[in-house]
Parts: sequence; structure tokens; C-alpha cells
Amino acid sequence: MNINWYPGHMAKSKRLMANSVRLVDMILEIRDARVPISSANPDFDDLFTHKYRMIILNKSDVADPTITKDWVDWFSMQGIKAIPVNSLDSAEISRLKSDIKKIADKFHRETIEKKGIRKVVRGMVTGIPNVGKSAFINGIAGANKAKTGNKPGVTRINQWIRVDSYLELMDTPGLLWPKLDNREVALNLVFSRTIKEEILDIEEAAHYFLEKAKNEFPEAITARYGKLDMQKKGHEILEGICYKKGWIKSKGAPDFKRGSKHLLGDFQQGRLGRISLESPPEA
Ligand SMILES: Nc1nc2c(ncn2[C@@H]2O[C@H](COP(=O)(O)OP(=O)(O)OP(=O)(O)O)[C@@H](O)[C@H]2O)c(=O)[nH]1
Ligand SMILES: [Mg+2]
Repeated sequence: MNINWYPGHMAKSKRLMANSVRLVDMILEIRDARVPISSANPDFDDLFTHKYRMIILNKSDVADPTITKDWVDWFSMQGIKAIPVNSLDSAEISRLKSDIKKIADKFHRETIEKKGIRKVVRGMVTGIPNVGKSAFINGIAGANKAKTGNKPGVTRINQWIRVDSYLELMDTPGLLWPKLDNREVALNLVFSRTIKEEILDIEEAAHYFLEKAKNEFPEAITARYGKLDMQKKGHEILEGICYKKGWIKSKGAPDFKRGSKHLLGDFQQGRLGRISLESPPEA
């Protein structure tokens, strides 16, 4: 797949992140709960070796709750702590904040015991674009200190945010990896709005989504667009949706582009319900 998806500023962000890693005690990696593997940046394994690392499965309010639970178990089996959260929900985020503070307390005590000094514990919040890093930090800090927005590329510089007297979190710009050679990952990231839809063919994305939907969550589609034959191919289902909704061009042909945009928007806005696009691999 030959698409231009690694903007120049990301190479710079990666260098800055690599320089800042030594300053932090822990890495809080934010992923999208609907696509926990596609939203993993493979470069992070090298960047964060030897650091305490925790995975936050954010936007869990729009992911399928059963599948999210399976993901938590799947990560746990590999010795990785993964915690689902809706960063926009104050009760959920305050529960997570006390978990994070317990870990921070441990680092705090260790430095007092080992070095005899009181040190501010620092966490770096990382992840690919638009997964909710800044919203997560705002939730934890209890104030809108970091800028957020419903599009990739909102945060452009590293920013320290004070959570309390001995905990600081660093907000970082969303980071992709240089070469995208997996079509399915790209399509998942278009649907989760981590990469801009303009860089892919939106009709191809809609066909892919409907192929998945017809097997895994057909009711979500029929509940929104009406009775459709979900045995058909993805592009035929899209055609059916266009006719049902009246998205027709002047000569009576279905307006596939318009239908695809609606489908994408409906998924992204949660109007199709709680849907996960990835499930853990079978054991
Ligand atoms: N439904 C839902 N939306 C969320 C959640 N967390 C963040 N959002 C929304 O997702 C969008 C992106 O949030 P940001 O915090 O700006 O994402 P980011 O990872 O900092 O993005 P960049 O700075 O562009 O890399 C915003 O519209 C948020 O309101 C969540 O847990 N659930
Ligand atoms: Mg941000």
C-alpha cells in the first residue's frame, strides 16, 4: 500500500520523544479499545525498553464491552496490564487515577528509600493520533489543560501537565510509524479516525467495513439503515443502504461516495452502537 501517511513533523516528534524517555518513570500508552492492535505503534517497543508500561484501552464506551473484557484477559495472559476507560467519564477516570497514583506512590517511595530524595514521578502519555491522549490527561488532571479535538494531529508539542504534588504527565503528539504496509490496519485506523479518510479510498473502506459487519454485527447495520440482505457482498449492501436512504445521483444510480461517508460518520459518532473492529486472536 503506497500512501503518504507519515508527515514530516512526526519524525521530529519521535526524536523528541526518544530524548524525553529518560526523564520519565512510566509510559502510559493509549490505544483505541475498538482496535487495540491496529492502534499499537510498533516503534514503541524499541523506544520504551526497560520502562514500566501500562496500556489504556480508551474510548471503551464505544467499543463492544464483551470484546474489551476479552482484550484485558488477552493482554493479562502476556503479563501486560491493560485498563479500559472512557476518558470523558469522570467517575471512570477517577478510578483509573487512583490506580495510577498507587503505581506513582511506589516509584515515589522507591526513590526516597534508594536515593533519599523526594522526586516528582513522571509519566509519558503516548499513542497514535486521535486516540484520546489529551482527553485522558485532562480527565486525570481534573481540568482542561491540554487541547483536544476530534481529528488527528491536534497536539503538536510535548507538554508537561501537573496532576498533583508529586505526579506529572507529559502529553505528546500522536505518533505513527513510517511505513504502512497492512491494508486492514490502515482501514481500521480510518474507521477509528486515527488517520484521515482522504488518504484512502472511502468506498474501499466502506466495503471492507460492511464485509466485517455482515458477519460480526449485522443487527447494528439493519437497526440503523433498515432491512437489508446481509448475505450479500459488501458493495451490494452499500448499494442497498444508498437506495434505502435515498442517496441517489441525478440519473438514479446509487451515490456510493455519499453512502460511504455516512457509514463512516455513523460509526465514528457511535450511532451504530458499541462496536469493536478487532477481537483477540484465538488461543
Ligand atoms: N467516546 C469517547 N471519545 C473520546 C474519549 N477520549 C477522547 N475522546 C474524543 O476523541 C477525540 C480525540 O481526543 P484527543 O484527546 O484530542 O486525542 P489525542 O490522542 O490527544 O489526539 P492528537 O493530539 O491529535 O494525537 C476528541 O473528540 C475527544 O473528545 C473516550 O474515552 N470516549
Ligand atoms: Mg492530543
